Amino acid sequence: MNIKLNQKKVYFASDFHLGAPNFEQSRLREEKIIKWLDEVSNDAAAIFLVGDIFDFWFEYDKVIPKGFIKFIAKISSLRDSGIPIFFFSGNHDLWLKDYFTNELKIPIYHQPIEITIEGKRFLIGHGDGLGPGDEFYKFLKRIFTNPFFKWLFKWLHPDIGIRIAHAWSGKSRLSNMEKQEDQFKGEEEWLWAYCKQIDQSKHFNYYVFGHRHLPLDLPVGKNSRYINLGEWVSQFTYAVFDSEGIQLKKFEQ
Ligand SMILES: [Mn+2]
Repeated sequence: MNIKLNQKKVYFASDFHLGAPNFEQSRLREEKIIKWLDEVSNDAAAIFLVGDIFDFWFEYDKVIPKGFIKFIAKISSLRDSGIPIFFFSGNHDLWLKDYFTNELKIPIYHQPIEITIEGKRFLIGHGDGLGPGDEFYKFLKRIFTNPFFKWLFKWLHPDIGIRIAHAWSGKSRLSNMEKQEDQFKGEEEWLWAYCKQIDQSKHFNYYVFGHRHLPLDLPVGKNSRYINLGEWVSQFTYAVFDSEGIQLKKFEQ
């Protein structure tokens, strides 16, 4: 895939966690995200939404979760105005299926993708389950993506299933806070390690991931960078790529 800038810019953001921790706070964040989308749509050649956009999402055969309708309407109208939108699933919304693709013509990516933007090579993905370690998460992901487990979950009434999912997500947030995941771990940043490992066999100019909830801009090899997009619960960070290169920014209203 190849994107040309044509004097425009490409925008990246991830980890909106819409729906968390409660309706009121999520609604405020949703309004902020919509303002950001309005602003970037003025010169966007493409917008990448790089996973954990929803704190929980599940597509039943005939039902989708309530909420986020303003956000969904906004990305739909941007798509209709001709801006390509690349929507990635994250570990919180890994059950995105074909609803957005069918309704909005917005593709969903469940794996990192390789893409060329204005001659630069990008590897873009949410980032969960990549690199060394994190065996417990990798084990959980195998369960959560198991067809039998998904089939079982589907038959729980959505009011019960979604309630369980929100309780689970809140619990994992607390345990992440206890593990002080908001601090830079140096050489133990496993997504950084993953980028360095990939770079030995296949070169990319930019590695763009979410998931870590910590905005990072780090060198990989001689002329590559690893960008982590941060999150939108408290930091409101995003990356912008133009003819000058890539830059992490904070959205201020
Ligand atoms: Mn996340």
